[in-house]
Amino acid sequence: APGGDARTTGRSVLRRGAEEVLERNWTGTSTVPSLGLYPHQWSWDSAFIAIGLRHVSPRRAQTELETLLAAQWGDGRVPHIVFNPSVPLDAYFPSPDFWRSSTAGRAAGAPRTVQTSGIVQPPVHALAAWLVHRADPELSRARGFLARVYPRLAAWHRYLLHRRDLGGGGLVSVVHPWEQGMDNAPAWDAPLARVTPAPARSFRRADLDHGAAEDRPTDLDYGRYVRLAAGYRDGGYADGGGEFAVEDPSFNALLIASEHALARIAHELGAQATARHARAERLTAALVDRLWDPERGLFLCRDVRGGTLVGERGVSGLVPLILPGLAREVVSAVVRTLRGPHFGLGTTTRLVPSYDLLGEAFDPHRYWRGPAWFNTGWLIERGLRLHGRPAEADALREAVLDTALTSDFAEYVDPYTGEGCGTTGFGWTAALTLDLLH
Ligand code: 9YW
Repeated sequence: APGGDARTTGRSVLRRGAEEVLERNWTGTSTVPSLGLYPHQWSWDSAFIAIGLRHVSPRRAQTELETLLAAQWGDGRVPHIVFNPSVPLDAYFPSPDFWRSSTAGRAAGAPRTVQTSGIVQPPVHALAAWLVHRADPELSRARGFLARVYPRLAAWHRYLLHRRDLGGGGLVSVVHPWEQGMDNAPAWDAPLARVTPAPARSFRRADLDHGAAEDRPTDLDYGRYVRLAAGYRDGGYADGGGEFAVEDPSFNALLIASEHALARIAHELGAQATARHARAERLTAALVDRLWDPERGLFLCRDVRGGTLVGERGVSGLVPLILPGLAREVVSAVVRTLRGPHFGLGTTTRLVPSYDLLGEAFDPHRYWRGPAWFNTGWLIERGLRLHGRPAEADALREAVLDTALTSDFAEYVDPYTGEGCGTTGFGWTAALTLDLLH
C-alpha cells in the first residue's frame, strides 16, 4: 500500500521510543510513571506498565508486580503509592511524612520496612499478572510467579469486596478521588463539595513544579483531597465512616475483569475457577443494576453518602465495555454513546475524551476534565475488540499510536488536536503503546 514503508519505519521508531521510556523510568525494581512529576511507584500505573513491559522483558514485568505486592498491607489493601526512600521528601506531595503508613496504618497492617500511602487505586493487577504470565509461561512457571502472586491478589480482592462495600449493594466504593485514578473528574465535584478544604497554605503542591497550573487540578480541589486523606489517616485507615464514598463504574469494571483473570490464574495453578467466574458475573449484574443509565447510554457514579447517581458523563462510564458478560443491548448503547456527540469517537475526535465534550465542565487541557488518556484508550480499544467491533478498535488503535509518537508519550492529550499535556515520557503511555504494537 502507498505509504506502507513510511508507516513501518514510523512504527519501529515508535517501538524504540517506547522501550527507551520504560528503560529510563526503570529503577531496578519497578518503573516510575514519570521521572520528574511522579518519582515513586504507583499502583495502577505499575499494572499497565507491566502489561507493556512483558513484551520487552517478561522478567522485569513480573518484578514490577512483585515489588508492588510486597508493599501490600496486612488487611489486603495494595497501596496507591510505594515510596522510593532515596527520593527527597519534597519531590512529591503528599510525601511519606503525610501518610505515616508505618504508624497510622499499624492497625490495618501496613508494612514496617517500606513507606506507602494508605489509599488504593483500581485493581488492574490480576489482569496484568495473567497477561504477564501469558507472555512467557515457561519463565513464569520456573519462577513460580503465579503461585507467589495469587494469594496476594486474592487477599487484595477480598479486602475490596469485604471492607469496601460501603453502599451495601455488592459493589466497591472508593473513599478518595485519587483512589479511582481520575483525580479531578467532574463526577467528583458534587460528592466533594461536602468536604471542607484544608487551607491552601497548610501544604505545598510539588506537582506545580513540573506541570502547568492550567493543566492540573485546582488549589481548591487539592485542599479537599488533603482534608479527605488526612481524615482517613487520622482514623487509622479504618473503612466505613468517611464523608466521601462513591461507587465508580471503571473501578468496579476493572475489579471484575481482574476477577475473571484471577479465575484463569487459579485454573492454571490447578485450583477451582468456576466460583470466581460466577462471582465476576454477579458483580457485572450488580454493576448494571446499580450504575447503568439507559437514558444516557453509559454507566454513572453512585454517590453513596448523598444517595444519588451523579449525572455527569465521563470515560469511566464507558470502561465497563471491557467486560465479557455485558448484555448485547448494553454493549450497543455504550458503543453508540462513544460514537455520539458526547464523546465524538470517529466523528469529532479520534481518541476517547475523559469527559463529555458537551459537558459544562469540559476543558480540553485540564487533566481528567476532557483530555484523552492512553490507559482509557487502551481499555476501550480492548472492549471494542472483545465485543466484535474490529473496525472501530483498529481506528482507535491507530489514533492512539500516532498520538503517542507525536506527543512524545505524553501523560494526556487534547482530545481534538492530540497536542500533549502534562508531562512527557509517561510510563503507561509508553507501555500500552508497546502492547498495542504487538
Ligand atoms: C497525582 C501517577 C498518577 C496516576 C493517576 C493520575 C495522577 C497522582 O498520577 O495522580 O499526584 O495527582 O491521576 O491516575 O496513577 O501517574
